[in-house]
Amino acid sequence: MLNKTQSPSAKTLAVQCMDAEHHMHPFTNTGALNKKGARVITHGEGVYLWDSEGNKIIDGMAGLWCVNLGYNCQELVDAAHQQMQQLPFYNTFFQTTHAPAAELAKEIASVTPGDLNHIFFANSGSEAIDTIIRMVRQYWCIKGKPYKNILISRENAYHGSTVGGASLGGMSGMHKQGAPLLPGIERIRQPYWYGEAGDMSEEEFGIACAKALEDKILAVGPENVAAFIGEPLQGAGGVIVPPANYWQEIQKICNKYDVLIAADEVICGFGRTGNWFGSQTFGIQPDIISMAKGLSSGYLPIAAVAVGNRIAHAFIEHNEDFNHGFTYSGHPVAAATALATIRLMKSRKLVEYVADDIGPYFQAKLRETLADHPLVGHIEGVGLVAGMALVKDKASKTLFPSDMDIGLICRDHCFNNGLIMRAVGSRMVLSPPLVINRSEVDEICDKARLCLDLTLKSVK
Ligand code: PXG
Repeated sequence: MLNKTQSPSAKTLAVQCMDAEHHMHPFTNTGALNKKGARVITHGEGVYLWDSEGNKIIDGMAGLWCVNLGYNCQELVDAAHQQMQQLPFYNTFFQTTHAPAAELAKEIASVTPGDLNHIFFANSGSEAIDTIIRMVRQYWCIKGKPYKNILISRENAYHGSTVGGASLGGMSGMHKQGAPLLPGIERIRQPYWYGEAGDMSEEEFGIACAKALEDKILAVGPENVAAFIGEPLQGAGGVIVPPANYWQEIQKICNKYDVLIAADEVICGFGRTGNWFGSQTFGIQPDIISMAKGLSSGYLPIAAVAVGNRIAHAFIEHNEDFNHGFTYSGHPVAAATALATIRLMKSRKLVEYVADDIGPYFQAKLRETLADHPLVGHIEGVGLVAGMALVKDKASKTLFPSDMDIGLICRDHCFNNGLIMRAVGSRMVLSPPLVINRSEVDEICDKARLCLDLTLKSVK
């Protein structure tokens, strides 16, 4: 049990006071947090974090789905340090480049699927998504079809929180704020088999969800649809793994109506699902993908869009600027860090480790330890990412009332017992660093079991 009963130390209080007075946190009820005081994280090592009260916490979320190489990777620190000394910044506008950006573009192209060999840099997943929105719409303009500009996404999808990302995503809580949303976006149902399929088999449901795309394309007119966008598996939506046939059906429909496919790989990219990209795990042949997070193992902000030949060649042959980009597109220090990340992942064979060793171990251990728990309705996941549904009644899949916040109760027990496990509504999700070993997986599973027991007690 963590040291929660004593009042915080003077050091902790000093940080909490500055924070409450001046720091507005993302996705946070600022007033409520200010009264309570934020948890202060001080340092990390491997898959562990420490807070300012000296508590050691195992990080089941790799920071925020990103610290794939763990918290004390010296090679990444050295790469950033050397690049800081060599050239801390120069831009990539005005016909200029530098070695880190060029080398990173080549390195990313060496791991992307298919012909996604042309790389546009951004600083966050949201910026990568905005880049995709503008790029696919401009692509159809170049092709003489400016009206082909509607993007289709899915309910409960997360594509970031810029205006473009929030509009494209399917999070109702985000749509309610900062309206109006960007026009030209349509949404279809999510492929959440456990929660939404009723009596349908996974296969039937996969076909039904893909059919929803075809119906939507026909409703708005194929001539008006620019692209379909989806996360290979939905991450922030609660780790929703689509039925095995889903993406194959989506692919057929997009091909049939000449609709581009954009895969949002911000979470799935860089080994999370046991391949370099989730598109490879789910058999998607995307025209364009976004990536961020694991690209630099979260050590510095950097994101990218990998563009396939179809779109890239259209831009290359079109004799006009693409009026889009960011001051820090291809920032040399972030690029050098990302380059070191990919090279380390290759030399340590981390993707293979997730695919053949720790991923299957994690998936099996989770089920073995947690599946029979009275609160656990269902566990789904692949590689090193998993989600589980917490239910009041397993047989009928009945959920707890939403005002009970079962997920937050469980999450708080986890925090208080030295485990970071994220709550998404009534779903609990895990996405640990890729460098995690078997005994650390055991520790996560054992702690999760204990915290589910405590959650059950709390709700009884
Ligand atoms: N696409 C996907 C699929 C994401 O998961 C973004 C885009 C946006 O990336 P940036 O770098 O702009 O945040 C994301 C980000 C959570 C959580 O609580 C998930 C994300 C970000 C913040 C919180 O699960 N995903």
